[in-house]
Amino acid sequence: VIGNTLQGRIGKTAVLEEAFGTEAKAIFDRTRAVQIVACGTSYHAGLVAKYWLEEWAGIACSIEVASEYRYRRFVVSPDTLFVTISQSGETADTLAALRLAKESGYIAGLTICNVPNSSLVRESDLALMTNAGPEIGVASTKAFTTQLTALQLLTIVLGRRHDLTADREQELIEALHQMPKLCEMVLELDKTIEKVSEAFADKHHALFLGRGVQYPVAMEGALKLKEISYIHAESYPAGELKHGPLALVDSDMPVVVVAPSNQLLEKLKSNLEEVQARGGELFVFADKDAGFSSDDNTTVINIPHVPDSLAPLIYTLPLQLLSYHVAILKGTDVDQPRNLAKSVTV
Ligand code: F1P
Repeated sequence: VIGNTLQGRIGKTAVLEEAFGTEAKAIFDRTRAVQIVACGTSYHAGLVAKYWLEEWAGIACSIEVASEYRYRRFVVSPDTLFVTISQSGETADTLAALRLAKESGYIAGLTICNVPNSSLVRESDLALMTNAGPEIGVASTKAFTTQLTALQLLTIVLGRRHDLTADREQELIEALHQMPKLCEMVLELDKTIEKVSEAFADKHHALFLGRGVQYPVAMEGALKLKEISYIHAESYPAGELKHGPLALVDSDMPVVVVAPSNQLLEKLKSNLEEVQARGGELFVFADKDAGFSSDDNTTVINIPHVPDSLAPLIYTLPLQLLSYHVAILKGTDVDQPRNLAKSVTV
């Protein structure tokens, strides 16, 4: 279901429930809360889903990196759906967290995974396959966008049992249908982003900013830059700048901003003025109608207007392209970054 989504062949979301069968329906009916556990890029996908589950569906969602979760005493309430997310399905920390949580009395373990018959798929009650095809490189890319799609469908399925209205569900499904076209439009920005990447190749640090659901997208952008170009990158919710990171801003610290058109845009703009006032160089991935303009210290990369619900998916793509081009310029191995393994099984 999910892999097909990216190829523009999404069916009705009912498919998701039917694919799981009646047992799954009973599990979804009982779910009042969601606990997500994952690592790395998969963790960032879960962070996005927390916004969706709470904002659209009104379902409480907690999320934690598996590498911490597994080593502490945790409490999972009995009305909780325990969700693991993993590209490989073999990440040792995520698997260990699932095994420990099984004793907690949760409703069921659902995994969002890319590899059929992997350990996580075998050991979970429900598996939602992302069908992204093999991830050749170590750094997850298409796994992330398909995980987000899967999580959005899960939000819809749970949300229709809670606060998601039929109209809103329809809106979300229609938006999902637009995704393949919007992805293609954004990928056409490749040459523009290649040019932008030149400003990063000689830098040692970069800052990524987003607000709301775009904060995890900024986190993922920073992680990609770290993983494949070895540039130290940090991400912050833009409103946190004044609580510390503003001290880092100077002309040697490029600041990447994710700025779709949403209700937080005006707040974000005032955060950016603080960066500009301190001589920071801004690279703003912005909705074409959001009113940003390039000047000496600001480069605006115009992104087509996208429905709110798709913004995290779509804005991830130019950030992935940016890291890719910076890595190529620096001559690092994009597919096999130093010190990293595709599956972290120990
Ligand atoms: C988690 C992860 C990836 C990262 C790298 C190391 O893997 O942190 O996000 O890109 O491959 O592992 P997974 O659980 O999603 O397979």
